[in-house]
Amino acid sequence: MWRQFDAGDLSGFFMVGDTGHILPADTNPHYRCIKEVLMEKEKLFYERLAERGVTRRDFMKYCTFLTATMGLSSSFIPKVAEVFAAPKERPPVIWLHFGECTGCSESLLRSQYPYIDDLVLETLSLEYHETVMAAAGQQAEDQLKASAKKYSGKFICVVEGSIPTKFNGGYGKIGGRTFLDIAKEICPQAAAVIAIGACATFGGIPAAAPNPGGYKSVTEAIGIKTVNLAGCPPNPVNTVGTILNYLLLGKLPAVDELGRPMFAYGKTIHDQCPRRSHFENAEFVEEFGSEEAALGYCLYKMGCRGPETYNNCPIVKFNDGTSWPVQAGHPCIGCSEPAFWDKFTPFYEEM
Ligand code: FSX
Ligand code: SF4
Ligand code: F3S
Repeated sequence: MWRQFDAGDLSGFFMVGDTGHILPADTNPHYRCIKEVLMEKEKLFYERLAERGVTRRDFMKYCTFLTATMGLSSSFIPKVAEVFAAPKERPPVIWLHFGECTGCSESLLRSQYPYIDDLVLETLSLEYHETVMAAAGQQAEDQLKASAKKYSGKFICVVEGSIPTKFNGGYGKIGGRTFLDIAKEICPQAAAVIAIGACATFGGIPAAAPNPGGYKSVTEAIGIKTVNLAGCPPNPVNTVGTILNYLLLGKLPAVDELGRPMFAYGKTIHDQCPRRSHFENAEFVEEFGSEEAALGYCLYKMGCRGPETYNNCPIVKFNDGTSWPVQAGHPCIGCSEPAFWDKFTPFYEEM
């Protein structure tokens, strides 16, 4: 008899004989069989990437970037690659949409690496997602019910959008049921709930004043704790990093007092901003299109909320590392902070 256990440091799978001695894993035929299946999976994964013009080197570069973003040491890079290339398990995911613009899903769907279909179809078992699922109408409703029942206590619930609470939640319905009812039924059954975007995490634009529908964040609406991927939209790298943390380490990442993963929201924009030296030298842009703007001076006087905003945009950037608001000459409007539509407006004015 052999037992298999996953070493805490994720250094691989080992076998323990009945005597309790740790023996070389590849002496066991069962292990060799698993290993061969994983190797075959990995091979097919790289072949598919190659068909799309992505080399193994490109992919490893992305894994290195993701590992560094997550604050893990470089020794995790091969493990990160393995999670995508040859996942050992595919956790079920139920993805709910409430009051939002779907920009959060869009930002993830537009992320180049890993291609979303690889991430979604191979790394996760996406049981329900209104934007990408083929089912519609009653079939979709049935799928939601069946998957929540089948995976009760085991699935990851991702929530996008805020929840109207006035008039018994009457401002938002799917299939005749309010968002509020759906959230109350589904979220408590999940192993973990990830709130994605400003709307789900802190209410976002639907909850901005005067908020006639009583829109609230998931936590405020139904009283459950969520991991909060703040931002309007959040950076897809942080979404992938959070899911990866779960797959790699079996738990969600450490969070700040607002539920935001520390690896992404541990520092202010201002503390990581390449324009910071201009701020220190009091070199400010005072008009868009000016010479100071062309020189890349600090945008504080144009209403930049970078000093009060926690996010990693200057480091990870958007559009696969192309740029981010301040690099494009636009002040940070504080989109990853609670109630930023109310708290930080009027935009473009120094606070
Ligand atoms: Fe909100 Fe997401 Fe802003 Fe939009 O779905 S965070 S409005 S980008 O997309 O919820
Ligand atoms: Fe800080 Fe914004 Fe100026 Fe950057 S542009 S240094 S974040 S105030
Ligand atoms: Fe949002 Fe500011 Fe980043 S507006 S996208 S937190 S630079």
